[in-house]
Amino acid sequence: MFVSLEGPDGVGKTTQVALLVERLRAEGHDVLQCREPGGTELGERVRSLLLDGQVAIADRAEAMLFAAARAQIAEEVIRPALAAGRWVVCDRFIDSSIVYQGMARGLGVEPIRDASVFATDGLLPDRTVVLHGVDRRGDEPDRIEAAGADFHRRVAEGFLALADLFPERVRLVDARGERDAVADRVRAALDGGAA
Ligand code: T5A
Repeated sequence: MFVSLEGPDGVGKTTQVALLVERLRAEGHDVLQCREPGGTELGERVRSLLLDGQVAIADRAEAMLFAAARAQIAEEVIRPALAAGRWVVCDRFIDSSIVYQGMARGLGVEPIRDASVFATDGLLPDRTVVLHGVDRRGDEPDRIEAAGADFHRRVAEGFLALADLFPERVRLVDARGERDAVADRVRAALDGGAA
């Protein structure tokens, strides 16, 4: 089972990824936790470039760098884990590219989705949980967090639109409230219930 957690910056994904992995392991599942961009030597280096406010990166170059990092983690980490029967819980995956690059940067949903599907040779999550409803971003924005209020409004709206675009795998979960209450909703969303 391949699960991705998604949402705007500072919505609490990283916190919820850790709680979900803890819960799944307590249920007896063998779980691999990873994040995007990252999770491989190449991916972590690409991540540093992408988040560095001192590096000029054109929108299409940005999209290709995210796709390259995804290609590497798909082949090196995620596919082998799934083949071994493990669960994989990933902090962001294809939908971040669809929303940030496709919608918020305006490069288009279809070309960005196609580029990512090419990069991963068709690997998609079985279930994607999109967190929404809060913004707990810190005080030191990285290159993408510094992109401006209009950009982040388009990101927030884009994530809400995902459930209509991909209803078979995407579930929206309200991220407001205590960590454990949100974690209950995230876990329930894997079983098919929307929150
Ligand atoms: N990106 C990524 C693209 O543009 N395209 C792509 O294809 C991909 C893959 C990656 C950046 O790259 C972009 C998106 C991003 O801008 P990231 O580190 O994955 O960067 O993304 P961020 O969302 O910026 O990660 P953060 O760690 O900043 O935010 P999270 O993970 O959403 O939030 P989290 O869990 O760190 O929580 C934020 C704060 O809130 C607290 C936490 O302790 C933390 O202090 N918190 C709560 N407090 C109270 N109640 C709760 N329920 C709380 N839950 C968390």
